[in-house]
Amino acid sequence: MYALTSDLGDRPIARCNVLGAVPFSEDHDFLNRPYLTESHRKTLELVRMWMTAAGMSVRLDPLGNLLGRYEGTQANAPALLIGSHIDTVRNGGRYDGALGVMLGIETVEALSSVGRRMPFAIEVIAFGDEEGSRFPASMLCSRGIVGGIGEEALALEDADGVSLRQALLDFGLDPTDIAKAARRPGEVLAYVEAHIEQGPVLEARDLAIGVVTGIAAQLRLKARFIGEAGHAGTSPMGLRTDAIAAAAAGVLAVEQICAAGAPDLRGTVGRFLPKTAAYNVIAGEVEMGVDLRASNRPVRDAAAEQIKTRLAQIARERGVALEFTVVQDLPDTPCDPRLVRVMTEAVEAVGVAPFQLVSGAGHDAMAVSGLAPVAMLFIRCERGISHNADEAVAAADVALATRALVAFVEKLALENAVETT
Ligand code: HGY
Ligand code: MN
Ligand code: MN
Repeated sequence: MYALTSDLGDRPIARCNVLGAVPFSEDHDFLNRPYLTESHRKTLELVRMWMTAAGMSVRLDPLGNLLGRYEGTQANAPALLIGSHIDTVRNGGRYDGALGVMLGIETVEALSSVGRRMPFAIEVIAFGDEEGSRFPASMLCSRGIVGGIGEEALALEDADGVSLRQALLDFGLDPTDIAKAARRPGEVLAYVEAHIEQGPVLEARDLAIGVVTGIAAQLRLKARFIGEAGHAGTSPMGLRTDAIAAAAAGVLAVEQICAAGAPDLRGTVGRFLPKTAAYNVIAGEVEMGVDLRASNRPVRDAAAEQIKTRLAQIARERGVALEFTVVQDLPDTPCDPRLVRVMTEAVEAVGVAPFQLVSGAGHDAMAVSGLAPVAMLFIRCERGISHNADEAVAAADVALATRALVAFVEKLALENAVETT
């Protein structure tokens, strides 16, 4: 029925590659596409064209999410959302997020190219912010469609002191409208996100695609070590309250605690910002960002307590003050069991041995699960590398993922036991 040709994977990969460079990146030398920037704007202009060409009507919501809608057999029917985020981390890969948006477009294209309509609408969504790479909060846009973004978020500021409010205005959006991005319950049937695995499991099992059963709990903790700035030449070693030295001991403590913890526990200090950075100045203050994950909250929180106790002990021993701030707290998110079954059947239908796995990476599906049942499909990525310019996927795997998404949509329609055209 569908013209699902063997080169099905070529176009979405080619499109991600086009989006991998200027003007779809802020930087010439690496991919960097933060939320509400010119590169984001340029990207949405091109993605809008691709959505339109696939047979969708397209709109930009008040938070800068781009939504392409492909109507079903019944007007105004609830929509199946398919998508992912279109922003990237700094020096990120081309497929993290963007590939999921492209596969949503390919899925609609497969249907519209043969005039197929489902008993539900399909909306392909490109979330503007998932990574939190511009403002100190992530998943602003997927939380926004669930109604989770309020006035307080508008005061968030980026590294240049630009508020989310001002960034929305600069983008041509009205900050007073952000609440209108929220979808009404019942408007969304389910949410499906195809995403690169960003890990080694599928590759190790020689599987092109896999079914996600749940997403790990994650906690972002900011630790501020406050010592006293001093002169590198005149301050005796025993009389210093060196914030960098204390924070460095803290970094190793995070690593030791997590390495000794549960097998699925992950602790990372990827953000280490001394207030001064000079050869001849003893640092007075350091901000350290801890990213903590585990398949469930109790394991994550037990490790968080251990880390806070150990860092407090280090600070005491070194005469340094220490302040903690929780920047983000996301509980583990189960995918909907029925959708996991349907996705498993869809993977099997395209000839891949169905394999189920938990996602260590966070995804917009965590936020959207507050609005509708969610499912995720993972695509093998080379050496599991991600958040890295070397991120890579195989066209054959991407083709299988598209076919699995089409099969999923068909099964969902059948499962809803309603007629399709
Ligand atoms: O941090 C994450 O897991 C995701 O890539 N934002
Ligand atoms: Mn990412
Ligand atoms: Mn991602």
